[in-house]
Amino acid sequence: VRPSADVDDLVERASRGEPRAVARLISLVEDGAPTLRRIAELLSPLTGDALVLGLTGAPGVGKSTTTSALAAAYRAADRRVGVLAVDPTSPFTGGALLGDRVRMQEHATDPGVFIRSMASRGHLGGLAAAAPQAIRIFDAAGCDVVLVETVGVGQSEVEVAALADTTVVLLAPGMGDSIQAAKAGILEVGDVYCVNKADRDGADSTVRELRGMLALGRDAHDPDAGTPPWRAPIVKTVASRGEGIEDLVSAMAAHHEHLEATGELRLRRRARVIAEIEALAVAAVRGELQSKDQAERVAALADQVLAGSLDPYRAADDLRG
Ligand SMILES: Nc1nc2c(ncn2[C@@H]2O[C@H](COP(=O)(O)OP(=O)(O)O)[C@@H](O)[C@H]2O)c(=O)[nH]1
Ligand SMILES: [Mg+2]
Repeated sequence: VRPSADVDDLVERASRGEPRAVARLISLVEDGAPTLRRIAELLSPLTGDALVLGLTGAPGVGKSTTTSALAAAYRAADRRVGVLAVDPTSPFTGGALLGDRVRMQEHATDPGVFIRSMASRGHLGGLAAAAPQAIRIFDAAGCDVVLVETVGVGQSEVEVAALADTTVVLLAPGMGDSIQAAKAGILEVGDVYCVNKADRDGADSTVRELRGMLALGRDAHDPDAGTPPWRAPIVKTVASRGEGIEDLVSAMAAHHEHLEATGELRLRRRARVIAEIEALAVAAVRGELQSKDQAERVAALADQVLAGSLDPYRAADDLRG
């Protein structure tokens, strides 16, 4: 039996949409299993069709509830859906992810919805390397749409904008969210803004505040400059009651059309793959540096730097050479 036979079989079954094979593959990716390379090789020709939609925002704004409502909407349109909840703040499957699972409960028995949570772990390349692979697995399993939920925490390890074709930034009234969002820089990443919990007081003022902030960041459009730039719309939702979800779906679809019409979809996807290749390369270099042989070399170089016979830049050159 070839060592890769199991993996080949697993990918074959995943590509037929078998949930257990999909789950197993994602676990292998998450654990940084040695078969990762073979998995990636087998997945490559099977991917590239899924629409990747990212949802980000502060904890508690309603990302999971909205994700679940969106999944229901896509299922109603007979689309196959993957859901990836990424929480870089949680060391393992922490409370937030547990909450996500509860929120996704209505899809638990639907074979057309794959749901997966990922938390930080010490594997090679971290979540930044694992998350795109998980998305590929969903894609290969025939998902038309992959919804990626991540906590927006500024410099988080996994920026949803680096994973998705279209990024939705969620806010909720009365949490000082828009101010926080501006600070965390997520006002720049939103292709669509969603003011959720519109059943609560202050939703309209949050929309106004947000509209003002978005307008501030805009350059005047030259009418001769071809396709007008995308102006991120603001959608109000009550995700817990499914209200506004169709508007959110439409806004995301409009953005997708814009990306296709301008050729930006391809540019975004390429930028994503560049980031992915770089992350893998950096992880590989780090792994090499931390090997035993290299550790001894670094120590020897460090002694020379300490003794003043070598500067650290030259030492780094030596190490790489
Ligand atoms: N009032 C109200 N509560 C909501 C709405 N959407 C979500 N929630 C509640 O807000 C809480 C946090 O939601 P969750 O989806 O877990 O937020 P996440 O941390 O951003 O994923 C839960 O108790 C939800 O039931 C909404 O539109 N209105
Ligand atoms: Mg959540």
